[in-house]
Amino acid sequence: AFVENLLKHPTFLNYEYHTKFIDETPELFDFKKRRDRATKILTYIADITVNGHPETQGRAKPGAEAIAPRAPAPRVEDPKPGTRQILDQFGPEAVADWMRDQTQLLITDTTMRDGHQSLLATRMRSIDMIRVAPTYAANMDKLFSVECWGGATFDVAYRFLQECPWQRLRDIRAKMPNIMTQMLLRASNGVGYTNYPDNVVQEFVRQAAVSGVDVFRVFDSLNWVENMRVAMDAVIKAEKVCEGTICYTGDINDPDRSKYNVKYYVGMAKELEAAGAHVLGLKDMAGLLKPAAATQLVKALKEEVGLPIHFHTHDTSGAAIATVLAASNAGVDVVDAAMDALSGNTSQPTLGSIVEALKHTDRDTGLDVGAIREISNYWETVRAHYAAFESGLQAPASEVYLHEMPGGQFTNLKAQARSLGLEERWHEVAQTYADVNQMFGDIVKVTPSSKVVGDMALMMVSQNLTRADVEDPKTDVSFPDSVVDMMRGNLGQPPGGFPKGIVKKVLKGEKPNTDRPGASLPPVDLDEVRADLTAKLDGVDFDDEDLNGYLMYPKVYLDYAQRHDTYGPVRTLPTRTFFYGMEPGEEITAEIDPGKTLEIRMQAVAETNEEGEVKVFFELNGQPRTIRVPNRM
Ligand code: BTN
Ligand code: 3PY
Ligand code: ZN
Repeated sequence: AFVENLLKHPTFLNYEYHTKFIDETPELFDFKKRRDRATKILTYIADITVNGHPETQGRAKPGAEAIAPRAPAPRVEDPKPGTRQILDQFGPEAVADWMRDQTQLLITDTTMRDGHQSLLATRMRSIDMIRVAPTYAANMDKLFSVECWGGATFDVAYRFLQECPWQRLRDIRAKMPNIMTQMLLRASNGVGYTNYPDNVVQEFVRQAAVSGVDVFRVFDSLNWVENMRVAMDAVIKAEKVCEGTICYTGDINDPDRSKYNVKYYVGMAKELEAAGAHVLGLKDMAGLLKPAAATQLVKALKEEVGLPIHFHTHDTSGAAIATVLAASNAGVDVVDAAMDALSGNTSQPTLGSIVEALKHTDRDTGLDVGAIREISNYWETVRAHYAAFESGLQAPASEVYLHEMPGGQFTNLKAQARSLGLEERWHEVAQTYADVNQMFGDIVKVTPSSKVVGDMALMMVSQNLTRADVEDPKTDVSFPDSVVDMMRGNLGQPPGGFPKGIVKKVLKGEKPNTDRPGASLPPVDLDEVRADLTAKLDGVDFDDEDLNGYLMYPKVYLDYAQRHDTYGPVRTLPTRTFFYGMEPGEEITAEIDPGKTLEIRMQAVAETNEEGEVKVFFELNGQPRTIRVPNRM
């Protein structure tokens, strides 16, 4: 029943995902049709070649610089032991102790998660990450961690990339055995947009730990520690590193924003310490922490809390490196950065430049700038294949201090505004986003609360409503579902609660729930869900990873599973082939299992016949193969 309810949940009804193809061609989703994997992959390539990929249609194409990415050579055969070995042999407290003993600034590389989430709409495919993982292990063994999982990457993998996020994690883990992997977990919201029952969160964390996550950055979208405990306890139970995280908003030095001052953040940090965090995360998701404020805040946290501090920011303003250096001077233990080619703007600050800035100082990171350049050059080549997902953002902008949009939301919301015909009113959207924030009581804006503020702002701009109009008891406003959901208390409570006036207006007198949402959600019967999934998948095998995917995203998972049954392991295809198909005469390889490689050559594409079908001629490992696909163009 939980899953059924979730399917009816406004978040799922509202959320845009691509179902056009499935709706139009249900016959392809007949599970009973069993074909070998090579045929399935050829069918996929033929279909994309003839019809194009829905995600790249009408978008920029990769240019001439988009040659096949080649990972730089590992500099040693056996990677040196790294942070992963400390965790595995001595446990998470030992990792925290080790961190406190280091003088160098430690670095987390976010390229494989937040970097592409913030610059390329989260569309980076696993193969582009897995290919370079051995190079990270060999050449970057001094990294604190590699953030490569969680946040938006989980559902995007299923939804748009037709691949299993769990397999991505296992593969990176296997090829990078010496550096800790790191994920972003939205506490009770898991890697979704809504509050899940406690046992779903617990089961998800258990599975993520088994499949390969070492560091869990746990945050709550309203900074409510009460709503973080279930996830934090599950991480602690799994003996992984629990990074209890503060989301930074506002400006500690602005006398008009006294709600979020140093005292507030220190208080929250103490709560997180008492809740058992091994590391304190300071997550500046919009990039609002200014350099002088970083000096002050990091000093205060260091003095008042015993935990090592891990700082995360975004470079939307262009000032992030100044803030990182200030935090470093104030004694922060670890900072997040993205490899140069995927850094800057709404992404993290530039890893190579931070390393250079600290060279020959007492916080010298010890990372090799030559190795960084090589890996960044690799990412540059990878990025060229994702031209369709570039945002076109031209420059950093101080406007971020006005709207406070998280880096991961900025380009997304801009694209949403464009699709509503509001592109030329973008600065109005930005101002309205700020107004909505004030109307909601000045809240933390990060997934999922940021989506709620964004939904409201778009609604207001498109209907020409001001904050005063919305607050006027005489105006009838039809609020977005996500706003109603948040005011009901389904994302929890912000510090001080939501303003009574707006709650009353949105809920029309209905009483909100101010308790922890998970407290009133009955546990999911996992055996029942297993039986349900068995029936829905009609004989297709699934495991606990799949079950967890289904629990987070029932419909997204089922759509993925159905497409997987039709198209096979398309994750192994080169990115160009995945998004654009093949040209006659072109040859590619795809390793569908370790040691089992398909050599695929496309020979020709025939004309469309009277039935509207196209024959595509291939050579598969030297043998001719013909595939027929419908022409839907
Ligand atoms: C999606 O965008 O739905 C996920 C990626 C896989 C979609 C496949 S690509 C070939 C076929 N054509 C479509 O329009 N969708 C499927
Ligand atoms: C996410 O939750 O995906 C985020 O990146 C929040 O910053
Ligand atoms: Zn971020």
